[in-house]
Amino acid sequence: MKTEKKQTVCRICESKLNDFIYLGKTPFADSFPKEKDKYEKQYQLDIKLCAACQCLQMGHQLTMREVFNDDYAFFTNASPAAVEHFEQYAEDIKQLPQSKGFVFEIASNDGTLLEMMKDHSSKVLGIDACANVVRYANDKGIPTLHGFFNQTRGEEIGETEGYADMVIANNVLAHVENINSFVAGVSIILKSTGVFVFEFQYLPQLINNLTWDNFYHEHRMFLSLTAISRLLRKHSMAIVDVVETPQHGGSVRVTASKDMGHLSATATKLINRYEKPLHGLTDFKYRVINNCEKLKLMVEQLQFEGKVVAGYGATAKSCTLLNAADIQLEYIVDLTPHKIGRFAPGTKIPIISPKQEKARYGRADVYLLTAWNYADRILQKERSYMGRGGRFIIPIPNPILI
Ligand code: JHZ
Repeated sequence: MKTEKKQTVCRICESKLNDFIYLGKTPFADSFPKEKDKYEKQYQLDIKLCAACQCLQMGHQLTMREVFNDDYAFFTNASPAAVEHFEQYAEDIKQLPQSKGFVFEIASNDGTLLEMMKDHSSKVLGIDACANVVRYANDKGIPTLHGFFNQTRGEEIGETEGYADMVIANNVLAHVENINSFVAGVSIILKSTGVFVFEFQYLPQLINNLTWDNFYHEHRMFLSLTAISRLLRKHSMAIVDVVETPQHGGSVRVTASKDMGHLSATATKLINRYEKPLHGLTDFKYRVINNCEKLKLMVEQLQFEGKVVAGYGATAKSCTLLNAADIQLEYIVDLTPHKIGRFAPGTKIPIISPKQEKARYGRADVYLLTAWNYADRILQKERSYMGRGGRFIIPIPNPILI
């Protein structure tokens, strides 16, 4: 069965897409093989530009089922920094009156955020595409449906579970196969007085901060507020507020509603500042190539000097970073039980727990901080390692050895 499709038109407005950057082939970023010699299919990482919506998109269209399977490796609660982020998120949305009613979260993963809302809201319900995380959430008492969300599913859930006062969707708009059907579903399930709150990686920050390793197949869209505003309007919603958050190298949290008044002042300000036109597109490609070359050289120089260089954080984005820059490491250390004992996609670098690392190797001489988005927290945690001469490479935006 042929599952790969080329995406030639914009997923939002159907304008023709233009070539932007090609990063070679990689396997799925969030699928960690159990055996080193397991065959992994590789797919092209070709990023396209929609000039009308001012957003970037993955040129290869993989089916949702290929990307989100029952062996999904990302569990929110395995990352203390992600949990901390959602604690603040929960506090923020509790200020909105709609949060006291029925809160429905799409792509709710292991139920981390809904668990924080459970005692505050009259009803919480999640939906997620990956059976393993759904099982985990239900087992801990967070009601979670299994499956993909779209217009039809929105209609069904509205009829069976009722209509939501608040719909939440974090880091999922960029992932869905049919973004118009997804937002149509949100509009159906949302009460006329409800709010739609969602967070996504903000394209102007991806460009400014050169967080190019966020280009992997799970992410089909790299969204601007111009694109989001156009998308919401197609489905009778509008942005009422936006806040910038540091998540994943620069994200925005949008609150939207069915009140089709003017675009919020906060959104207008960001659009005027970063998106008219989208800054930094012309030299982006050269900055990425330069970043890859410098990083590879830095790692290889250290290895040549006999240093043990390991990865810190088996992140999804490290799949792009390590494969595109063609970097090999001794091992990658990660806290996620589901990833431990497996191998990094493509490079097949072994993933081990901090405990296994201690028993087998002691500590590495240098860590390539593949979870660079948590640099502050990790460097703080690793103060004593650094005090003993341990070092980190921060790969992005300009590789530095500290
Ligand atoms: P983290 C995830 O991407 C998954 P990833 C997903 N693909 C997506 O779309 C984006 O989010 C938005 C580990 N870690 O959050 C835990 C440590 O081991 O950067 C995680 O495996 N020790 C759905 O995977 C990884 O690093 C630590 O001290 O790029 C962090 O993954 C810390 C802080 C983290 O997202």
